[in-house]
Amino acid sequence: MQFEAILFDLDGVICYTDEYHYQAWKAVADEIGAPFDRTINNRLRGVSRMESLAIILEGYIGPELSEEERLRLAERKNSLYRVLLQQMQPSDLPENVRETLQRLRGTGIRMAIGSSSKNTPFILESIGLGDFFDAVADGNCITRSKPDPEVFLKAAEMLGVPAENCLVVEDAVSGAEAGHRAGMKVACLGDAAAHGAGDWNMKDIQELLEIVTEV
Ligand code: B16
Ligand code: MG
Repeated sequence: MQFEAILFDLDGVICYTDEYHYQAWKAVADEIGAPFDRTINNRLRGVSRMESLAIILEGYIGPELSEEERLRLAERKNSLYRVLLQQMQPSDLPENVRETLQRLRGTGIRMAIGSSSKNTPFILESIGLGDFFDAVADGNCITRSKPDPEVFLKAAEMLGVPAENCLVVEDAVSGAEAGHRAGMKVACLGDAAAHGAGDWNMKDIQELLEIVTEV
């Protein structure tokens, strides 16, 4: 079977905003005295902003936080994160990713983004990919974040490609589960690949070229 479309996760696949997420959440966690480290941070990959906060608050010992206080903390994290994102520029698109996207474009395969992030349009614009993808499904157009399959089903629908003909590329275990629950094959990188969560577990995104031509 030939894949008709590739649905890319953004953070951790196309670019590395995950360090900025880590720094911004670390600052918020420190402010409220909640424990936060890289292991907890790995659980936030692909998960929405409010669900990320709920994971951080698992270790918080203090007075119960109202919904309003939680929203304020999430907004605080996002404003710190947005300041860090200002540094992003086209050179933050890694060379192996740029090359892979260009070579895939040459195969005629459709390409979309499937990200939980509400900052997706800003990030794509910053790294020079504002007009590159055939469709963008992100945190602004879904109600349930990964591991729910909604974002990938939305991306497939935008492209008009059946789910079974889509390949998802993910770095998060939650995202790999979302892809599988959408009825799609999944190629993993990073943390998700280390957990063996994909149908393919890659060391480098360039391996995608072999995957889409071998099937
Ligand atoms: P935002 P992805 C996800 O993006 C991140 O991995 C996750 O850590 C973050 O909490 C989520 O986006 C929401 O991001 O606060 O910018 O809306 O990996 O699905 O591209
Ligand atoms: Mg990711």
